[in-house]
Amino acid sequence: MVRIDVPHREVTIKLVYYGPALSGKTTNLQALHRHLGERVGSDLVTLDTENDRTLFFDLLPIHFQAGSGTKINLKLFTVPGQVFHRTTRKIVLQGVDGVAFVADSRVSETRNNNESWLDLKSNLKDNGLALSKIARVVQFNKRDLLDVRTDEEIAMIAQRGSDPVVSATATEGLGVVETFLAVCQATWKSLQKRYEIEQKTGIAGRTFMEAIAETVRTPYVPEVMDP
Ligand SMILES: Nc1nc2c(ncn2[C@@H]2O[C@H](COP(=O)(O)OP(=O)(O)O)[C@@H](O)[C@H]2O)c(=O)[nH]1
Ligand SMILES: [Mg+2]
Repeated sequence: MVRIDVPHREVTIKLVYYGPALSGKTTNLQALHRHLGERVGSDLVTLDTENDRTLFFDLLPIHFQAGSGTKINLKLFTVPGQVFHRTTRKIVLQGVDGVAFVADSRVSETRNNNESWLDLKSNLKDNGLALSKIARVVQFNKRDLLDVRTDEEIAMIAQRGSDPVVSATATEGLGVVETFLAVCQATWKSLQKRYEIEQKTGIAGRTFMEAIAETVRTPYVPEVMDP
């Protein structure tokens, strides 16, 4: 759960990259970390096994200032996707503020995506959280592969649901920053609804997004990004 430390002017927000095994969650954090470069001064902690499957989780902390000197700490986690790591996923989800769901775009992975979505819902519930209350963004990753859902199908999925949808090829860094910005924006909106974070911190949504855009060196586009 977001920690708003008013006396010390510090806000800590937890974001989790969720999804089936091998959908590209770790690759997203690696690409984001590379993109951030030295500026943020944060390390990506990755615990892999030999099959490049995450055993525990990855953690990428991102710090920056927003408004008149409030320190924002974003903690980005991934979960291990394998079915038998359910307990780890549940623990990583404790106190989550926003979820980036990394789906594999291949048609053959549809079932794994769906199962992971249901697993997310049930693990949140076990933590006393409702999926409907948590900020969510869906990424369709691996757009470079053959046998993926078409752009039209993804547009239709985006239209049907209320969650922002981003197409990505994380291995090439495509869609990674967009997904991160989208989950930050959705999370801030939901924190405003749940905790009135703007009144408590004195930071407007726009100020928050501008600070993030600067951190990731991406031009701020109000009509797209305004919370
Ligand atoms: N072709 C392709 N492969 C990808 C993409 N993103 C990740 N991968 C590969 O998929 C495998 C699993 O990625 P990883 O990030 O470890 O998945 P995780 O289990 O979700 O953390 C690795 O071999 C990645 O290089 C992508 O956009 N396109
Ligand atoms: Mg991983």
